[in-house]
Amino acid sequence: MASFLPPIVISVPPHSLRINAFNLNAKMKDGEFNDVFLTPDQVGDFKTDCGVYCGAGHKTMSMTVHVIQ
Ligand SMILES: [Cu+2]
Repeated sequence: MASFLPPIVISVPPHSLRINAFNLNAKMKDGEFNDVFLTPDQVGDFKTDCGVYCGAGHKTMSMTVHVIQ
């Protein structure tokens, strides 16, 4: 069964969802819902960030993905 992250709505400028631990850098299409499918191969907490420079605030675009099982 594939795992997935919730859809993300992105506006201009473009962004990406990057999770280095899973070798993921999913580019987001402007103004559309974007689904990202990921089957984690390890549990833990993994930092994410925006993988495309998008201007002011780019460095603050981060979150943590919790893989629990
Ligand atoms: Cu960015």
